[in-house]
Amino acid sequence: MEELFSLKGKVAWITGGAYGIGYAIAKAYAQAGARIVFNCSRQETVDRGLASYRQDGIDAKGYICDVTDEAAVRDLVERIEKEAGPIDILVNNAGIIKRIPMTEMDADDFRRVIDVDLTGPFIAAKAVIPSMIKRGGGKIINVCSMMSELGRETVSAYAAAKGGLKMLTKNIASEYGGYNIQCNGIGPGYIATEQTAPLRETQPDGSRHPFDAFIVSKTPAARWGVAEDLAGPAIFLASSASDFVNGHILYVDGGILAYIGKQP
Ligand code: NAP
Ligand code: GCO
Repeated sequence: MEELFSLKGKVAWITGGAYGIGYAIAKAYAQAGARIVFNCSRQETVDRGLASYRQDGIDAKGYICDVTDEAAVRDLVERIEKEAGPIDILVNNAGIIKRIPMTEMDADDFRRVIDVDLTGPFIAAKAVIPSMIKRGGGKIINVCSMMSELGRETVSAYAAAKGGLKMLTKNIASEYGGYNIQCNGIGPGYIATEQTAPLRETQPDGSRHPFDAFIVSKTPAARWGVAEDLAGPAIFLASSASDFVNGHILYVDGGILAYIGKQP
């Protein structure tokens, strides 16, 4: 059983793996035996990530690289292969969100979200697939979202990108499954991280943010998720336990997508 879920000797590249969901996945992978490499677009975030890994006793390598820059990603993959070894597992975790009502959103803001959240995973996957094919296989895990399935006010670009990422996942599985590459999505529900902090902020009158109460009522588990809730499912999708699972989106949402919501 231990062998089925082991990542011993594997190299795992987690984009944006400095904190939050990416960090929790990377930490779990390290505990399962993988060597961790990650990248962020800014030096301060890389340094923050490196400090956390050091504190947790994990020997991770961190690099600056914007996932939307195809040439830089190609160079980064070459560098990772030299410094850590060929990449066995890619987790496309780096992402951004801009919460702006659609009719007030500039096309440039829309394009940037699509670029980071959808084109970035395409660029990173494209950069690792040839070497995975040569070595007989690999695992690609795309961090999707509730917004891969659902819409809501203010998140048009994010929903379009994460919906697209779900379909990119299925297409990579379709196109490269024959090379023993499994590409699956992991779809976090509402997770208490910095990205969602504005949705949980206490109101000026001291009351709970209405969105916070709304999410708890919409989640059968009756709580926000924590980044560590993603650890087990992410290990499953990176390990040989999932070798015949391909093009699947594993939602880790405390049941949100199963539930119509509480009757008012
Ligand atoms: P986050 O705040 O979204 O963290 C993003 C990470 O990505 C940071 O390390 C950031 O570093 C990096 N990043 C952003 N743009 C980048 C770029 N262009 N190139 C390279 N790295 C970049 O953290 P999170 O909340 O843990 O979210 C992680 C992922 O899960 C995202 O894809 C998010 O959409 C998804 N997700 C989150 C939730 C949630 O409830 N929190 C739920 C579902 C899905 P830099 O700023 O230095 O670039
Ligand atoms: C929002 C949130 C979400 C979540 C997440 C849900 O504003 O609705 O930020 O989009 O972060 O992706 O799975």
